[in-house]
Amino acid sequence: MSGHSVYIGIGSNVGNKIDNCIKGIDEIGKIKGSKIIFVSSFYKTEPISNINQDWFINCVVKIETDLTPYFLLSDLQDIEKRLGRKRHIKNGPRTIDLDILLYDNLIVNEDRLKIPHPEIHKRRFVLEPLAEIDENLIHPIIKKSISLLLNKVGKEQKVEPLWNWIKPDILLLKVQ
Ligand code: PH2
Ligand code: MG
Ligand code: MG
Repeated sequence: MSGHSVYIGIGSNVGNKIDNCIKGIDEIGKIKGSKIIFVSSFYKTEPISNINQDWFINCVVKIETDLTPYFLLSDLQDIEKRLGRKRHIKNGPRTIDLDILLYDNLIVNEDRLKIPHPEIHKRRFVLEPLAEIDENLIHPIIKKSISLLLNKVGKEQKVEPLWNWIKPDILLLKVQ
């Protein structure tokens, strides 16, 4: 395994949200040439949206992978489909959303794929779990650390960690 470090953002606000995120993590653990290194806590997060929708459960997973960004994207989209995601409205409600946030220090700017994810620095629901894994990570375009970006992002975005008792169950999944 050549071991690219990749951070994947997970979100769900339809159905059993915690269960959907756990299933997403479990499926990520089965992606070929990849292994899970770290799973953040789960957070209950206010929707960032211009439509009225339910709160999300969000978390971030760090993996090491041999896959190129497009092969990884394709595997993540297959998982989204298998877990019942229907593509409706942009930024609308979803059973599961799996986004590549960072892939080493790589920058990709194409229609189908943008890395780093273009909204990282604006979203507390991404920055909080990312900082939990590595607050010294540097955003490859903005060239600032995740902890600094977190300090700058609006406090009005509500992001609350779930109780700790959930975490041990989650860590029983694929993490070695
Ligand atoms: N995802 C979005 C739009 N808004 N808000 C929260 N809190 N969590 C999300 O995962 C989320 C969102 C589009 O992907
Ligand atoms: Mg998303
Ligand atoms: Mg997405």
